[in-house]
Amino acid sequence: RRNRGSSYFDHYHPNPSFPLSCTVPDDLTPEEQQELENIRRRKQELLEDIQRLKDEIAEVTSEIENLGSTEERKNMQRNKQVAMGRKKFNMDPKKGIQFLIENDLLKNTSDDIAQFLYKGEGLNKTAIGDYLGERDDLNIQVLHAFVELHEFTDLNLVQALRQFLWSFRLPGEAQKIDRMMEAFAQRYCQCNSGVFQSTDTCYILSFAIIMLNTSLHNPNVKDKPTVERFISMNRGINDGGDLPEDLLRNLYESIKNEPFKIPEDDGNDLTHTFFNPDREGWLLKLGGRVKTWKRRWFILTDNCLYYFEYTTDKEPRGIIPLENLSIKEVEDKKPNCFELFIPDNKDQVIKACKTEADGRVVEGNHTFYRISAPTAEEKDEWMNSIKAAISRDPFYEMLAARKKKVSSMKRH
Ligand code: 4IP
Repeated sequence: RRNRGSSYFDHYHPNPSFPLSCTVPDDLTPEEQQELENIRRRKQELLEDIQRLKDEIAEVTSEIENLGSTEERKNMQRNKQVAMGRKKFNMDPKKGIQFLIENDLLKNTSDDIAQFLYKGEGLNKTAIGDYLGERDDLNIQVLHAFVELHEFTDLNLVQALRQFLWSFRLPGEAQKIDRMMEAFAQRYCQCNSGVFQSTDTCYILSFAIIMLNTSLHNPNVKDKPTVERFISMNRGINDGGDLPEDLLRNLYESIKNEPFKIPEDDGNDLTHTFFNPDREGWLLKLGGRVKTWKRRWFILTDNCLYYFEYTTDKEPRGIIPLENLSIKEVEDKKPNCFELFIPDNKDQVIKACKTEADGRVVEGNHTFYRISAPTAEEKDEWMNSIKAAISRDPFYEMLAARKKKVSSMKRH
């Protein structure tokens, strides 16, 4: 527009055929001379008007130009600071947010911070996860606002988890995972009322799905859980009742066909390390009351030891939850033995279940579980894995507490 204006006036000139440019003839009557004089004055006035307009335009143009460049400069400055804020955030999330707020680049409200994290432009997903997992009031508010930005309506639980677990990287601490998954489950139930009896059910099933994802897609796990095992592992979690089988089958199929895409900022997939079923293999186990040695296929996962008669069995013969247990090496006629026991308690029966010959599932009778590994090396590996699983206790305790809560609902 500016160009069009200036070029129009720059090239303006009176019509050359206009008689004003001619020399004044001598033989004009006084009226004609007067008329001519008027025309000249008007021409002069017009030229002056044009000049004034030109000046005004030049002035406005330069004002606009200045305005543009200050605006641009301001924008550039702002973008630079935002980029700096993002960098700071990636190194130390709290400091980054503080910097952005102090420089008026971000409003100090949980909604605005959540929006910033949700957009996630240039932000490291581990840093987002760390910030969202913090226990401060503000961080907890931001976590809730962040989860509310996710739209889960009409998504099944796997689809919702895909979206959620891609928006940040789940931190490694049990307490943080617990808070985040609790917020997730609340939001899912809010968007899809009527699917689950309670938030706890949704929470537990979410973990069952994350663990299933690991078992199905981790190449180290040879014994892939079948859909039947997945269904049976989730019995009674809907406030004491069972979830519809179709729902569980759909979720299973979805995970089987496509694993979760998890942000791997440092190349380390947390769901694999945190939820990894640590070990499986053949071991000998001594009976509870009747001390017979049986060769069983053991799987260590979900902070439990499962043992099967055959590797292909769908249902385990026994399950030993590892919470509150300790492990030690023991001497026996059998080689490479170790024992699971309750510390400071010799006679208490370990909480476990077993399947009787007639198929009934009953409580176990062991005050200790004595196990023999085929080689010394395998004994060490098993002992290390079990120790690692036991040390993750806080998280499994939280999960176990919820499981207990939802499975006892019906009874009360
Ligand atoms: C059995 O001995 C097996 O060793 C069982 O192991 C064992 O149950 C029984 O313990 C024990 O009596 P027999 O087969 O010789 O009768 P598995 O279930 O692996 O077959 P656990 O509890 O170890 O599974 P008690 O406590 O039921 O006697």
